[in-house]
Amino acid sequence: MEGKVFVFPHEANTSHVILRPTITKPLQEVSVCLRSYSDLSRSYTVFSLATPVPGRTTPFFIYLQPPNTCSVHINQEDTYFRTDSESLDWRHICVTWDSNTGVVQLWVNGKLYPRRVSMKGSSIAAETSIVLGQEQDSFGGGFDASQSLVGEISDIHMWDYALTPEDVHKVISGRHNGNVINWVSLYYEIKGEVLVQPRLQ
Ligand SMILES: [Ca+2]
Repeated sequence: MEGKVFVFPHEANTSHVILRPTITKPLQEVSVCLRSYSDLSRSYTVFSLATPVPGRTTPFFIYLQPPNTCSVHINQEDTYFRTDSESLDWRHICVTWDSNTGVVQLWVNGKLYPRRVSMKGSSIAAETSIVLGQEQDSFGGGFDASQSLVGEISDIHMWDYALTPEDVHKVISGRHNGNVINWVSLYYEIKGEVLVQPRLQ
């Protein structure tokens, strides 16, 4: 998928991309980075990870609330980051979480926002359903059009460890690929109306 993007052209509760990660043990640390581009003024979900664990169906998702809030959901707790107002442009987002300390980091375009703590000592089950463009309310489903992404997504990577600042800067310049999800060799399945297009800028 190098040099390509997923385009989500319409608001719908069906269009999404399923990713197939290689996760073999429960996650105590996680990092997700991606680029997104959207002119939505309502909130939308770019990345959601669900598990079949009762009461913990959606242990991890990233929810953007224009113009200046990013919410990171970890095991039933939302952490709200106030960010700089987004301009209408591609944005590079990295989220890291380390269960040992609970520290959550949000990086936007290489800038680290004040760190927070969430769900220290918990973990995320290994059996995961990862979906782009929709928020899952159940394992692999339960979508809501009013939370869907209309726009473009690219350069998604995921790791089973917390990235260092050096790692984040390497990710931004394309020199550090995910060990759980790797955009360069991405296994994906498109459902509904999602297009693969060249990245034009
Ligand atoms: Ca929902």
